[in-house]
Amino acid sequence: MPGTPTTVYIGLGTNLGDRAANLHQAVQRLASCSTLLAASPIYETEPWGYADQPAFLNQVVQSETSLTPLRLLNCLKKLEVEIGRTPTFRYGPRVIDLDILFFGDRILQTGRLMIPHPRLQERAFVLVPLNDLAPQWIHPVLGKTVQQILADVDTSGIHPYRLA
Ligand code: PH2
Ligand code: MG
Ligand code: MG
Repeated sequence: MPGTPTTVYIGLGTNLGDRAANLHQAVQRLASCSTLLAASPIYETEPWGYADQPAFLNQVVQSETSLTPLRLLNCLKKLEVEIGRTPTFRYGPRVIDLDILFFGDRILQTGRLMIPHPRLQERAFVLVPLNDLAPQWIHPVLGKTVQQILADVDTSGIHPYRLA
């Protein structure tokens, strides 16, 4: 809905190169896609989905945008390439990954874009930093708060790295 800003949560992940610098650069550049409102602390996290790769740094930011979900996605994909992402395999290592987690309370299920992020509820590396920013945010499909969803996952592989 152009003109009406929506609160969005974006997940950031990196496990190649200077990981802290990649996050820093991504947060700076996100200003070209949305208005940054808050950034979570950074966590060092064990790889999920494919174990044989370096540890990730993960972070979540809250921002506001007047773009449509697809335009925001395109903007994030452009940033990923600008920061140096090149194609690898599913769940494999990457310089930067920028995923839309929530887009207001919108529910979107298309081939290109699923909102809320379809695997958010299984991923402690997303839920821990998301819970730092928005524990009471309600997942529009599951009808549970972030805090309630987080209570059901194993957070043993998630370690504070340093403050954002
Ligand atoms: N991203 C993935 C696959 N596995 N594991 C961690 N710890 N952090 C990530 O950001 C991550 C992952 C694919 O998007
Ligand atoms: Mg991802
Ligand atoms: Mg992604």
